[in-house]
Amino acid sequence: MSLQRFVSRCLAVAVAAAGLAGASASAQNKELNLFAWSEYVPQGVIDGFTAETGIKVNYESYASNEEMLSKLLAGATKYDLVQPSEYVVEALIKQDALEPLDHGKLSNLGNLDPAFGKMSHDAGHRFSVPWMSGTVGIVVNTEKVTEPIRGYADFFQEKFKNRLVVLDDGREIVTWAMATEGIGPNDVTDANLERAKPIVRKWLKLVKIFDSDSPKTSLLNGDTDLGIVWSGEAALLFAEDAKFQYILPIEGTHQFIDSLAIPKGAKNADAAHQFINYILRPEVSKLISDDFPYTNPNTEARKLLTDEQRNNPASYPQGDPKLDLFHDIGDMAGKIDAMMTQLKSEL
Ligand code: N2P
Repeated sequence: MSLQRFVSRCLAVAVAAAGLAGASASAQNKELNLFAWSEYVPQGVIDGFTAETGIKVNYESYASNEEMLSKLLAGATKYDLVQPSEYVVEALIKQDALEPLDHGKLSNLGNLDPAFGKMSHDAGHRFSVPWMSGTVGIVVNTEKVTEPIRGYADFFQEKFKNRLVVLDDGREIVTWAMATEGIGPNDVTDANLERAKPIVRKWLKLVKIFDSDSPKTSLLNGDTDLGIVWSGEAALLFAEDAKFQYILPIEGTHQFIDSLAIPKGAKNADAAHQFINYILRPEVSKLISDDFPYTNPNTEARKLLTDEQRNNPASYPQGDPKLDLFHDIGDMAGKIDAMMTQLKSEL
């Protein structure tokens, strides 16, 4: 082969390869694999994003942080965007499992309440951006339950057997039991789990329904009279009927910061940044509050809420409740899972 033909063939190969690379680059970032909590992402937000960007969103849902984490770590790079709570953001950062966010692509970051950028799980939003914040608390159907319910000890009483719905969440349930013993949510040790265990065993027997997806449903249709639920669920109940009162337990409770983050190696990281920046727009963030009335972390979006939304006591707590963020508890998370599996198998 002449040198000239050799060079031109090499060039042809190089051009073809560049073409292929171009084709696969353009195939990327045309879809977004979103792995998020159930009942948390309005269809209208997804549709609006797709209409504007042409990026198709595949929304797969989960009902607990632990479920998300195990699927994420098993499936490696399948997801482009996940929605962990603060303690799981902390764990994922420690494991080097998140992509650093490119703030150059997040022009709407300044709409957030600066308080959220000072939290220790991810100061400065290096890896995560808050979606919604919220609390875990007690809903009382005051037409059915007239005695005062102030906290977990009042809630889990023999007389309420088979009238209770609670979140199906081991870390939460263990936290409630520890709280009645004066133990903080992050002091999860073998000894403290042993103390919590008989309490949880007794409580589980009183519960009618475990539901993390839509605990409001059984309260609404009268199957249960008391619930321990996510605050957004309580806010929807209160908006429906003020007989559903929301109480933040006197023993203290969890304030969660559910956040968007990009798993390391995500194929559509640019699309993920675009989605994050899209939901940081005030008018888009308001759409999330309309459907899922948690505490909106976006100062500019909050200005767009109605008085009724802003005054919903479940969405925006009054006074000075005892609230704690969760921290990553490392190996103890697996011990909580094992304990819960065992106690549930006894039922
Ligand atoms: C939304 C669930 C809220 C998540 N359905 C609590 N971290």
